[in-house]
Amino acid sequence: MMKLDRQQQTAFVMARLTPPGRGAVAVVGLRGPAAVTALASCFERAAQASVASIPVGRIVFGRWRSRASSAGEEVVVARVADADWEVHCHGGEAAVAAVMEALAARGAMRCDEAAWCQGACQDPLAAAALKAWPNCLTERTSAWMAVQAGGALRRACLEIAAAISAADADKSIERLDTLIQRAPCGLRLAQPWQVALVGRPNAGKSSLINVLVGYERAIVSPIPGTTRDVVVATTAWQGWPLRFADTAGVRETDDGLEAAGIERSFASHAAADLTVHVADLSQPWTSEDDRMMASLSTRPTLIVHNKLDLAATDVESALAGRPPGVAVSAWTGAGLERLLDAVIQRLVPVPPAPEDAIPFSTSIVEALGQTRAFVAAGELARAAARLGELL
Ligand SMILES: Nc1nc2c(ncn2[C@@H]2O[C@H](COP(=O)(O)OP(=O)(O)OP(=O)(O)O)[C@@H](O)[C@H]2O)c(=O)[nH]1
Ligand SMILES: [Mg+2]
Repeated sequence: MMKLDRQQQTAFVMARLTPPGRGAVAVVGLRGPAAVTALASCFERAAQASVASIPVGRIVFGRWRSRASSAGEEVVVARVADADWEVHCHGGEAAVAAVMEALAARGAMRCDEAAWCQGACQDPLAAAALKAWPNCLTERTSAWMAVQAGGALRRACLEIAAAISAADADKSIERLDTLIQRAPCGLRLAQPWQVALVGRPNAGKSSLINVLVGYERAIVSPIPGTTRDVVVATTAWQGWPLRFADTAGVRETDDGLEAAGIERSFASHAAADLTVHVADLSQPWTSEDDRMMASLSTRPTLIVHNKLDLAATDVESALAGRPPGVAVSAWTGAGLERLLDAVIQRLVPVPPAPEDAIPFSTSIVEALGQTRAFVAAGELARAAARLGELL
């Protein structure tokens, strides 16, 4: 794969913009003065009109034929800018390879996704946002990434650079802190939040993951100790992608296999942004539950009292004497929306505003953190240089 330099941006180049294995549709971008001619020789619009007449911003449907004799493949073509096009085809390897081979045969040079994004804009932060964009799983996180691709983060960094060059340390630190505080959300724009479901055997963790994601992802059984390996599934709530991990029930055991599963439960808990401790409301809260809570206390944890449908009394009485938490029934679905709201409230207590600048990768967050440390130490030249690397 080549690196795209300025001169090559005027040539006809193309890149696969959706990483393999990401969804059912893949995007091939093509750009340059010769792009329209090559496209017209492979793509037949369903509307029988010419490719060149497609206005900027229009999405059209049609058939891709790299040879006149081939049956072709249904694709969608979008004109992103005058000489900038996207071909959306089926996500399998064969369809993408066929589209790219046909374009290469017509003179397109291959470039990689990073070079493509870099060629689309002069702002390296916007280019990084463009590259990360296909990994955003919801409309809300995509919209935030679009704002960064539109230059919000660059503008915020330029303001900080101006404050540093004016030797205004207070303002620089205040602005840097604002950005750094948004980092936890930013790092979850292109990757889901990780939520681990842990608890004692039979509490209903597998039943919960199934009902939360809407399909039978995990095996449910009345036999305690059913789940061994960690089972993950992704869903979204309030526009945030959430990756739940169902884990083995935690208890003392002599069974080596079960013990290995329990070790994985704790590893999932340690790696999670939030742990949901699932307890069985039909069983009394015991000292074993307390011990388990204590072992989880090093990380953010939310308690869920499951099997609300088995409670013989009203919710308040059923929860009396138990630690505060959300009462749910994986069977009836009662309380699930409250649970998901509580998860989001814990993960994102104060979401950024839609137009806010948000640092969205670890390298950007690290650079901001180091810039702040230099400003705090009075090393303004080093701070400016470190921030400058982002710009
Ligand atoms: N009545 C009732 N039963 C439930 C509920 N949730 C789960 N169960 C039952 O509780 C039993 C255990 O459920 P699982 O979801 O397998 O429990 P688990 O926590 O994953 O168990 P392990 O994998 O053994 O740790 C099954 O018989 C479920 O049908 C609920 O909300 N109400
Ligand atoms: Mg289970």
